[in-house]
Amino acid sequence: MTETLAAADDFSDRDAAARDILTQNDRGGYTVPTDGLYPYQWNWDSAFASLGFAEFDLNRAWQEIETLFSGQWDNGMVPHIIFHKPDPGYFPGPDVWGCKGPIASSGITQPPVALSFATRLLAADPEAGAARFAALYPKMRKWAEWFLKWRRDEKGAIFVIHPWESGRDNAPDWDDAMSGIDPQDVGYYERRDTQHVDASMRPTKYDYDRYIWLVQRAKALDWDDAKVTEGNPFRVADPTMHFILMRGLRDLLAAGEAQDLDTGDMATQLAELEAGADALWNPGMGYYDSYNCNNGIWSNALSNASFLCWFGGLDAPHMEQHLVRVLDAAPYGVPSLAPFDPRFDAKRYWRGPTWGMMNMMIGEGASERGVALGEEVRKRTREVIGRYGFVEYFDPMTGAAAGGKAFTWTAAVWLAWAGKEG
Ligand code: 2M8
Repeated sequence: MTETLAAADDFSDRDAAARDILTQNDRGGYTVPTDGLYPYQWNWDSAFASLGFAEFDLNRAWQEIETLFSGQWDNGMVPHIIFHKPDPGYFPGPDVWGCKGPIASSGITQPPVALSFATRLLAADPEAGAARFAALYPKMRKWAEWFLKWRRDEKGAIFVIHPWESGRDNAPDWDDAMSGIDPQDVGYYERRDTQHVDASMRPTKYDYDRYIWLVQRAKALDWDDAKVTEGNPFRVADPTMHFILMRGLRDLLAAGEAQDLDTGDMATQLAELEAGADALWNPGMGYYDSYNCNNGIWSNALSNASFLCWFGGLDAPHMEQHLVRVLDAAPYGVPSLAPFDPRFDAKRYWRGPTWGMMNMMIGEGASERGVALGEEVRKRTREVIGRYGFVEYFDPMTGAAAGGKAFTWTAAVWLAWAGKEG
């Protein structure tokens, strides 16, 4: 195990800088992930933003989650992007999605970390938060139930129907399912992301054609859950979604019982999800992994999502040795893919870089389950953010800043976890 990075640096000005980023990215009731590249409200980015706000403005923290739920569809789904105000700087915008929720939105979801984080806002001030939590509670339960109904495979694992749904856009986890898509009829479109960020750090055109093709397919089916799922060439069981939903249900159940709210079937649902986690265990590789639900092929990818097992509430003793291996290979935090995997690419988005918010869920989860390396993950995340700034993600081998600048979730993770000493 390599030594932790030298901690001699003085990061005393970072808290104020992180608060400034949240304030600058606040668009009035919701926060954009970063100015320019991502001009709307993203689902799990907002959940992290709320934790950051909770460190200095609890009312604003609640508002972030309430605004997110104002975009919830009738079927319970909470969209991955809510297009509060049109902005030509991002593609694909509302017209490409063609959705019909209460507010213009995308038609897919994202990992429901907001379920857990709402319980933390409640814990921060139970008296002030009780009524707001109670008002959100049925909506949160409905979202969780939507996952169980429309995103659970026959083995009990939660799957995604688009790489963007997982939030790990171009991870190798999707390569097999993506190779089964022929996007010839996708038509002309103009990407905007590469106007903001170096193309070598972004998904390729091969990926983007398939991202857009999947959106067009679902739009043609009028975003009907049954039709969109049935026959979809992209259905991949995903540890990100599975473990985060597990965590969300556990936290919601505990907080609901404490607040005397109607918890319905949540205890059974949680037990089912815990059993379903077995389906994500890749016996050949000996770690949690994703698989293509359409053909059963494993990704054989030791990713940062593999290490969310602890956050999900599992003891998972066999995962500790894997964490030792990846932290030995990558000094600046848990990489999105193990550096000894030939598909590793240190700068390309979800195929190598380290992400503060993933590190937070891994580190916290590990510490909660008694895995000592959880604190090591926090220290490394502190060092990399403290030294290289509040950027979107980092090269896990050199610490170099990458992607968008002044990033909301990196600032929030600093305030809520990484920057806290002791
Ligand atoms: C990235 O995803 C968006 C699409 O949703 C994109 O690349 O255009 C991902 O990193 C995702 O996890 C994140 O929520 C989003 C905004 O930060 O950016």
